[in-house]
Amino acid sequence: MSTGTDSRDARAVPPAGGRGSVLIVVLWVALGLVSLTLVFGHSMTFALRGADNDLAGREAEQAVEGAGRYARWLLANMAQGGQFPPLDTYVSENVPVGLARFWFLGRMPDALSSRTPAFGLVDECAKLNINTASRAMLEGLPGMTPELAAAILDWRDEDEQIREGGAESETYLLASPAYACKNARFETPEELLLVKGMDWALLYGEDANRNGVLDANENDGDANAPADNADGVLAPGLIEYVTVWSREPNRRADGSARVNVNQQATQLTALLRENFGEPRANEIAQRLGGGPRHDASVLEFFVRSGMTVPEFDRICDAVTVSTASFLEGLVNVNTASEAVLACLPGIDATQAAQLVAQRLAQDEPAPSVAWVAEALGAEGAVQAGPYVTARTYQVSADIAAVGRHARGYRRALLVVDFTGEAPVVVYRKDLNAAGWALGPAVYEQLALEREETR
Ligand SMILES: [Ca+2]
Ligand SMILES: [Ca+2]
Ligand SMILES: [Ca+2]
Ligand SMILES: [Ca+2]
Repeated sequence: MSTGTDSRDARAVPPAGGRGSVLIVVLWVALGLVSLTLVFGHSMTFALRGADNDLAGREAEQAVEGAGRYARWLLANMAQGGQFPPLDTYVSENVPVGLARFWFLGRMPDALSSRTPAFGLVDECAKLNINTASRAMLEGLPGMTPELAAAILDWRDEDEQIREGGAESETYLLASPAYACKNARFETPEELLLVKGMDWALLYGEDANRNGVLDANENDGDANAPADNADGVLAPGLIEYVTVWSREPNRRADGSARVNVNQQATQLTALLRENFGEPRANEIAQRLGGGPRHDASVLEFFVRSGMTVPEFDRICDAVTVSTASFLEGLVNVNTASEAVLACLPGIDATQAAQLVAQRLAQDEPAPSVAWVAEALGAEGAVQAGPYVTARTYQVSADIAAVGRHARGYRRALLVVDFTGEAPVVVYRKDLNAAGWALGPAVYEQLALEREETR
């Protein structure tokens, strides 16, 4: 019995130390649960933020698509007849698409010490076309060597004959891995990387993020990639100046046929009478002289005709010197940079600067190329004529976007061609890997917005 009582007592009154242990165990368990809650809570926060970032990224991707549609709509409505839409006629920064926003990263020609990106669509016809440019024109590009220019010509010409300084399959088959010379036209500017003598530094220059302005890492020497000379001025790569897409339809804006001034004398007389009346038409005809014409360009025709610039502007849409259905690789004198203009025959560096200055003084883009004759003189205009235009039918949209809460940065480059019925995207390149490209001001603004939504 006594043993029973003892054992009961023992059960009823546990040793003091045992009760403490239970309390400690309970406390540990509680602490464990709290920690687990905290850990789960924390990881849930991360998971949520991750999901939020993921969603923001997808929204940004959709905004890039939306921006592409917007660009095509703009070109369909504002670029009829090949007019490059002036930058102040449409919105191109911080454009909302649902909870996302996008920017068109643009270019201000010759603003190479700027730190703030320009916004807007970019004219591909402001660039030199590497499929049509002559050796001399290529050699005029900043950073170009005679050997590289020769290798570019060998790359695109059909034969396997190595021109002086050039390269054909013989050279490329020795590369590792070996490849053949293309012997056909370039399909993208980046294809230049396959050409002998070309490398990343030459193609992209100091502009590692391809936004046309000097970012901090592009002006700090070797401290951060890319290598640069820290001189406060952006040395862009060749890609800034070249294109493969420029071509324009050789028809009037309404789609009807042009008058070939070299072949259709009767139609030319009718066109002049219709636009200027008989007395003035006769004056122009007299100035042009009788007999067959051999004008190499409409600019040459203008120079020979003695017309005024406003007169020629009236008929420029209706005349041609070519039977081709498309004119390839012409440079738009209303949008090209000094560097590109200076590559063209008949235009030296001083005249290129003069043309850009004269253009900036104009209220609106000139409808024809006639205005350049004043700066170039008759002889220069005749030389430059076959390579210039005042029209644009290919535009690039360099689109950067962020999603909700200013997160999920995305970027893609689209080239839109509107030579046909409706504008079409002919090229697309993902530029996410090029990193932040919207400059310090937008960066600060978006960082503030992110801070507020934390
Ligand atoms: Ca070749
Ligand atoms: Ca840059
Ligand atoms: Ca650097
Ligand atoms: Ca520099």
